[in-house]
Amino acid sequence: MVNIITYGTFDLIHNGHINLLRRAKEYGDHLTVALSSDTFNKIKDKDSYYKYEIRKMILESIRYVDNVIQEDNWEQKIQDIIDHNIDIFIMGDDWEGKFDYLNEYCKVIYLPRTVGISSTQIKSDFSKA
Ligand code: C2G
Repeated sequence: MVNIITYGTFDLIHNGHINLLRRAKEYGDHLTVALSSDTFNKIKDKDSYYKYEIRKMILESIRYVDNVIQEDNWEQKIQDIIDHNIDIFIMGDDWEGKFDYLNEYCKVIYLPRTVGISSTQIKSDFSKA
């Protein structure tokens, strides 16, 4: 059983998120998503449209996602990898290199981002409508 983990805010779920989740799941059998809490979003200077419980419920309905845990801080990744017996850590390549320190604990893979879509873009487009 190959366990995978990925992290993010996943606000206003869009094709970029789905592409990431689908490709991540192709690397193994079980995908855990560590979903940024509303408090951690503030630390990341991100203001999500949907609050944590809604974002969690939406993620749990996606066929590629097997488990959703809460992401509360930058420092929890090593403990998450240990606690969830993670084999592969996967993120979009906008994070390229930022999590290489996790190579000591599991395989680290950065996947190409989906160009042309982001939650920020969606919010900006709607604000112009
Ligand atoms: N993503 C993507 N293509 C896009 C937009 C996002 O592949 N067009 C990927 C990102 O690279 C990330 C995941 O989707 O791997 C979630 O993106 P966000 O919700 O923006 O997450 P982020 O704010 O990058 O949080 O500790 C890590 C952070 O929590 C990551």
